[in-house]
Amino acid sequence: MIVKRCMILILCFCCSFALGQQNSIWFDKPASSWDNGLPLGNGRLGMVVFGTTVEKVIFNEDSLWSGWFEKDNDRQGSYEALKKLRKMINDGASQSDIDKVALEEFCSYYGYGKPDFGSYQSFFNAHVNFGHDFEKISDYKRSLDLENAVAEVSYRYEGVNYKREYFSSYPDQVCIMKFSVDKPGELNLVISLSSLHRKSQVTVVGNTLQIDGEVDVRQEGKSGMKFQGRMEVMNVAGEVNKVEALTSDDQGKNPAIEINGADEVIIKMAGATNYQLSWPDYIGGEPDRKNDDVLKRVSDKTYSTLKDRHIADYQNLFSRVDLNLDGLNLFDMPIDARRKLYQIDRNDRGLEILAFQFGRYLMIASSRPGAMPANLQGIWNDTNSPAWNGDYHLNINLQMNYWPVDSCNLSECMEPLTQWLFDLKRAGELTARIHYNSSGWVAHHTCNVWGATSPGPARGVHMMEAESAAFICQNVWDHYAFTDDKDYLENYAWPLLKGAAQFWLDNLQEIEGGYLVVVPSYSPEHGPMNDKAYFPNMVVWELFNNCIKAAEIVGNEDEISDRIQEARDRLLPLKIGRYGQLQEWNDPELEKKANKDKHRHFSHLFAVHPGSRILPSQDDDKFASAAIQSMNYRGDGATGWSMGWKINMWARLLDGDRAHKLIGNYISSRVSDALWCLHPPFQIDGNFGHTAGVAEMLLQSHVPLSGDGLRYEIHLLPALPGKWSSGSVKGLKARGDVIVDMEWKDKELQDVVVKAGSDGEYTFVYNGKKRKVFLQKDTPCSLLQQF
Ligand code: FUC
Repeated sequence: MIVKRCMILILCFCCSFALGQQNSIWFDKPASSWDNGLPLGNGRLGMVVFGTTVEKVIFNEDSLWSGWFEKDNDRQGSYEALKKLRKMINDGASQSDIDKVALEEFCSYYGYGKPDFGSYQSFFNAHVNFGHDFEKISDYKRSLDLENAVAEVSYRYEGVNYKREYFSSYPDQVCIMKFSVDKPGELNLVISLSSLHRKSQVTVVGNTLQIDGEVDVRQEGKSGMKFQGRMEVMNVAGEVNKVEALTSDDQGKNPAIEINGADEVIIKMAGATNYQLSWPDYIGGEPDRKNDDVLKRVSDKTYSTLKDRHIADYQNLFSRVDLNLDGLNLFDMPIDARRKLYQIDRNDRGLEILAFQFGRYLMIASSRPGAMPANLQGIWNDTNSPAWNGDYHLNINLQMNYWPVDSCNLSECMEPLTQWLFDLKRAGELTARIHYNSSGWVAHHTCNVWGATSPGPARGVHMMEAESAAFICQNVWDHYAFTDDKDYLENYAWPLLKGAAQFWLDNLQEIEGGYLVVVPSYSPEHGPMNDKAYFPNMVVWELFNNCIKAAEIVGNEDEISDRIQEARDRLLPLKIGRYGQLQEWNDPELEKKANKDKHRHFSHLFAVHPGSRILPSQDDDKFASAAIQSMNYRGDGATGWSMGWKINMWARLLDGDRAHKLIGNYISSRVSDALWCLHPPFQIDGNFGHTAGVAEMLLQSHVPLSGDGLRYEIHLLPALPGKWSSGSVKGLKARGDVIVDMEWKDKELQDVVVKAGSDGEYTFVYNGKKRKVFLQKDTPCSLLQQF
């Protein structure tokens, strides 16, 4: 019997070592900080694996927030302050007086910066003490396989090989950990659980460790979100005892489960809250019931069934895109050493591919249907006060999170953002009415899970960014443009776009010359609040432009479409400044230092990306040259997300080498060794921005077909850098629902195969040559003869 158990265990070990490493992040040591942990997720439930000998795993659930829905979020009477503010700006009042009225009379009493706004919360930490002395360990490896979304830790200790596996399953809505040994009966461990929440209690119920808690919102009369986490422990062989154990994060002694003499231990982890994404209450369902349901459904599933179901589901998304770049691929080196080398010599093409695929991995892990949208940290969090609340910043960050969703062929992952926006719109309609006496909907600089759309009181006038809803509508339109999904357009995109446009039809102000502008306006996140920033006007232009197309497709919307068209054409025209730059402000005085301004935000280039008003591929576009000049002034340094945007921007400006330089800067200086983007600190937007930027270098589809504003040209290899002169890519998506596979050598296309989601004529552009091709639905077609 023992011999048979031995053979099976050894076989299991050998099989797992055969896993390929190309798409893998691996270390030869445990994580010393959480941003070098290995993140796993199913959109809703996340884990961060440290791989220490006393294993610590951060467990997260994406709806757990502090704060509450504040019914008085919008400030009665604020519209009077808005009128006053606009008049003061028009009359040239002093900046300090303008700011004072804005902050003291217009901004809301509640919302951003106040306790009701809340922040994303930690859930619990799981600890597994193996009783091993790390100094005596050999052959240590901690890896995250991006092809299967499975993390592993393995090492040898006192003659026994130990292995741990971890994954977070979307189809089964549980996180799984499995611990095993290659010698029967050698597995001894103590499992415990700790929490950073004061109002929580850990118990052991049968073979389950459970935590029940309520977020402490520290406000009389308000109750916090309820939550429950469970760790259901199953062992093969060995003895189980209920004990007390010290947790590894100094949270004192907690009830724990001790197992001695086992071959294998599997833990199923579930977590839920009483949150429901539904304005105005946002409450629904008991966490206990939710966990019961989930765990019942997996009760008769074996580990291998759970793992197979997880891998099949995950691979369906991940395997759609494959990128290969000829050159060095140091995948057999631990990632920290690999990054060190890359900092000196940027030749590891494999690392660039890995960083690209990591962004796709994170999207699948942090944004699946039924979950919340990926926040500033995706779904991962080790504290109850994360940077910027781990919230939804709408002045670039949330938009950037979703840039790669369609171009990188993960369109299904957009669903959480769609649902969240649709809910936000209801709150935003009230804010529009109260703060602006306006129709439509509005959101400001920062939002949360509680429908906070008012201009919150904290941090300064830049929080009043009323064009945030219009800004994120660019993602909404793009999702339609990529997927060609008419149901989505009619039921979600059009109501969102139309509502945002109605708001701006009511709110644009006329200035000298009869032009329309946004007032008050602000250029994120610097400069004064006045009527001169170009960014908001550009956002509104793009919104209007998209609305005109959407209205035509939806039909019967001529009246609003005419009004939108007229307003779009009256928006203040763009200007080129004295240094040849695209102006950030409609004011020579404010532009005085444009040639020295290195600010991380360069939102006045929105018209190049993510907008598509300035089109560098069209001949003789003077604004494109001005945008290049502005980008040169901003330079190639930046915070994490800002570098992510710069990659996209240079791709759109058709400078592949410059985009590649930014990729080098990003990987060298703005990621942790585990490749999490560092603003710093960790902020996931840069991961997504970078991945979207790589796709943008290889394929672009934002240029509208002349004479037909509803469809787009598809540009092949528009910004290929010299360092990527030979390679291939499979599965990128272009607007119009076209999947593109390409192979190139010495910067020349060798093969290109495209597949469209519906019958029709499509236009492809390569190397200045434009070709119209009729494609049949779902039928691959080689275009090589065309070029
Ligand atoms: C924007 C940036 C900050 C930070 C924050 C989360 O407001 O300006 O740098 O990234 O988002």
